[in-house]
Order: sequence, then C-alpha cells, then structure tokens
Amino acid sequence: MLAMPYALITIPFSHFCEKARWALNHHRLGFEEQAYLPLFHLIGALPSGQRSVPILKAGEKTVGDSTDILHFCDQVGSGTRLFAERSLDDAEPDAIETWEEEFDQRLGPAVRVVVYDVLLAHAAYTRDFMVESGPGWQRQAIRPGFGMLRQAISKSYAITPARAQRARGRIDDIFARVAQTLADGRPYLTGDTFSAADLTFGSLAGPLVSPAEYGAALPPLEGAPDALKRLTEEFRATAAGEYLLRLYANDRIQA
Ligand SMILES: N[C@@H](CCC(=O)N[C@@H](CS)C(=O)NCC(=O)O)C(=O)O
Repeated sequence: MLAMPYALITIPFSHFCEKARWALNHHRLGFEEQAYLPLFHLIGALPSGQRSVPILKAGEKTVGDSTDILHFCDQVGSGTRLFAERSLDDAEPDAIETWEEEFDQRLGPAVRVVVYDVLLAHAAYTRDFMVESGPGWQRQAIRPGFGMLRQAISKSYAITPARAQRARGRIDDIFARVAQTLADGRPYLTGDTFSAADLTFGSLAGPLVSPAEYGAALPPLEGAPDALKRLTEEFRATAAGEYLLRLYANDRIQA
C-alpha cells in the first residue's frame, strides 16, 4: 500500500485541527491523521519542537501552525485558493487575512473557554466523550486519569466562570459583526468566493453549532448536559450560526 504523502498530528475534536483538516480536504490532499487526546498530544508535538497541534508533516517539512498549513495547502493543492495571491510589496493585510487573524486570535481561544467551561463542569459526560474519541491505548489511560486531565485543561486554559462570561461576550460581538457583513446578501464573508476567512470562521466556531459535517466527533448532543444543548441551540438560532451550518453543508468538502 502507498504511504499517504502527508500526516496531520491532531487532537481530533480541536477546532484549530478542524481548520487544518478542512484545508487539506478542500485542496484534495490525502493525509493520515495521527490523533491524540489532550496531554498525549505532546507525544506527537514535542518531537517537532512545539506543544500545540495541528502539525502537518510533509516529507522532511514540518508546518506547525494552522494558518501556515492553509498557505501550504494553497501552494500544493488543487482546490480554489483560500488566500488571495499577493505580492511581497503588499504591506497591509487584505480582508481575508484580517478576518482570519481576528478569528485565530480572538474567536478560537474564546470558543475554547466557553465550551470547556461547560464540559469540565460535567466530568462523567466529558470523560466518556474523550474515551470514545481517543485512539487505542489512550482510551485505557484516560478513564482512570481523567481527573488529572480535567485539572490540567482547566489550568492551562485558565477556565473560570468569569473568563467564560467575557469570552461569551467576545463571541457574541464577532457573531454580530459576521451577521452584519453578510446582511447585504453576499454568500461569503469577503464576497462571492469561499476563502480562508470562511473556513476559519467555520472551523473555529464549529463546536458552538455542532455541525454533522465536522471532521471529527464532537461532544454528542444526545445525553449532553442541558447547558451544552442550550448553548448549541442559542448559537444555531443566530444569523451567523445559520451561516455556519450552511458553510458545513455546502463547503465542508470531505476526504
Ligand atoms: N496558533 C495555533 C494554535 C493551535 C492551538 O491552540 N492548539 C491547541 C488545541 S485547539 C493545542 O494544541 N493545545 C494544547 C497546548 O497548547 O498544550 C494554530 O493556529 O495552529
């Protein structure tokens, strides 16, 4: 059997990893996903000299940041470009880059805090979800070790109710601006074509609306804590939430 040309190191449900996976799928680049549960992901990440995922391995080359992975996919892939072609003289970021950067810096971290705030408060549900998501031996280790993992996640992302409340405000603000931008009837954030702005909004906000087409299992709504069901319903009912579900239905090309 031929080896896949690319390997993507992930925490499968991570929204930054969904961003990389979506870009690879969009550009029809075959890859093998090497999935780790949180903390175990260090086994995959540290040899590349970093602590976070996604990491794309392309032969001798390592691409260790989701934005760089999108640019890499634009260079080698066969899908429509995610970023516009730009010359080195262009000093100012264009609209696609501006949205993408804001989603990376402000939306992604805020979504993580809001979702983990709910998940960590419901330990048994979240443990069972992680056990289901983990590959092979990690499943065995995570069940007894979940208390430790829960503390580590809470500490490393500084999950507190006050921070979750502020993060929610930031998400609501971004959702309102996305809705306002789309209110003139344009199909995508920067006009008529799907771009890195849409892909990044889709992936980083995806866990808030739990789309069926997300590239990994998300915490299931069946049997979910009421707080998670409520959160999902609230975001699905917004204009930006409807746009998210449309993006997944129409533009989340699968492998
Ligand atoms: N700027 C990075 C952020 C990636 C990121 O935050 N990854 C998280 C998962 S969503 C992670 O690996 N967290 C574990 C850690 O930092 O130890 C990117 O865009 O790739």
